[in-house]
Amino acid sequence: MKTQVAIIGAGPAGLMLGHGLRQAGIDAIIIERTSQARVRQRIRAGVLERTTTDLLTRLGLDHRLKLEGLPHHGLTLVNDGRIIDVPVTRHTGRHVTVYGQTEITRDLIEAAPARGLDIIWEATDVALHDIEGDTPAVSFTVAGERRRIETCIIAGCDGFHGVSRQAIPRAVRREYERAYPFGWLGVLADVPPCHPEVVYASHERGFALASMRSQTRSRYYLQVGLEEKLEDWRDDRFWTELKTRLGPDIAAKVITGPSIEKSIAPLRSFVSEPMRHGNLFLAGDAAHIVPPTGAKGLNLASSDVTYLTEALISWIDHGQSEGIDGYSDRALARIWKTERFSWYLTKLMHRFPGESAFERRMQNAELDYIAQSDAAQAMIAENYVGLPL
Ligand code: RFL
Ligand code: PHB
Repeated sequence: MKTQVAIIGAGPAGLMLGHGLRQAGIDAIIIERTSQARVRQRIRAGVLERTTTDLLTRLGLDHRLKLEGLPHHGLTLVNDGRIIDVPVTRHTGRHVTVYGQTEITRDLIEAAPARGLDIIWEATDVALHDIEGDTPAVSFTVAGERRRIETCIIAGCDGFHGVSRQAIPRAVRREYERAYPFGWLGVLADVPPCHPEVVYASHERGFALASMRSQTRSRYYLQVGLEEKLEDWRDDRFWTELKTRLGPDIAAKVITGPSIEKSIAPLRSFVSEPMRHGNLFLAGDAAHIVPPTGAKGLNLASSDVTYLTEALISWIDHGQSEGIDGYSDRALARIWKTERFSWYLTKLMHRFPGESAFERRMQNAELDYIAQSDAAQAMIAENYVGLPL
């Protein structure tokens, strides 16, 4: 088999890139390790920047997004029960959209066949070949048979645990990492949201987040220790803890119900440089991870994909190499600023094991300052809606 671009991974990054290339008439095949059903079930991101919604509009895949996406014009911070509203649209003239990653994935997967985007599901033992040479290829096993795709370009969109990044020689790769000593316990429930905006709450007992997927479906998270086990978090314990951390005003509006999904995710900041080696280009979580505070992971995947699609089209269609040569630096400039914002908001809102009374006072002072300063709120708003491309 032959193609122009072999894409590893059918997460948002791989799917958006595949559609962008197909729209320009470029051949692309996606090779995905898991089943379609599993990819479609993953519950993750919920808040989309304009970078992401504009990309879906350009792809002509925003039909459901326009109907079902919820525009959000602000966000709410809570410090030990005290509410701070950050009017994002007043500061930036822009808004974010609440629309689940599950829905984006569904839209992109369902549109693939009509647009000639092939996705090979359940491809195991994916291996990259000759990324530095003239005959790059990807090999894998499907249904017990070993197959090989020859290609010009390999796009590594296989997430943090994928194989693509590892194909870049150790001597070339520079990795920067901060693992946080806690995770997020997430719960999805078919109950109306408790607050019109997404709520980020700092509390003595730890961080809590209130978000939504629709007017009848809510998404909540609690900061938990890394040793915590899901089976110790029965629904009633979750709701009680959530209400305590959100504070009395917001807790009064929390409607509880049975959870339909519950999971724990660790928090990490991570960047691997460079994002290109030979004919291999990385995009999305394959190259970088942010802690979910600030809702930036999927949005960074779409800014990478926006840059990479443009670069690959001018290389493949017009033989111009400036775009592919500049891709890594261009993408990383935006990534580092977004890493900073996610790290900043994580440090500001969470309890750290062993933190001193001084550090807690610093968090309180900063949240007080944000409550009173337009300039501080503008910084948060500008980052929350997404930095310019
Ligand atoms: P993904 O989604 O991990 O997709 C990678 C795909 O590659 C496949 N794969 C392989 N395929 C072939 N061969 C291999 N060897 C492979 N290894 C892996 C995987 O099966 C998978 O299908 O990466 P991608 O496409 O870069 O997308 C990144 C986003 O999914 C991620 O950044 C966001 O979900 C992060 N995130 C959020 N981002 C936001 O922008 N807004 C949010 O509100 C938000 N909330 C979140 C989040 C992530 C969370 N968790 C669980 C980490 C909330 C949470 C709790
Ligand atoms: C979500 O809706 O899942 C969500 C919202 C905001 C975040 C992270 C996740 O910062």
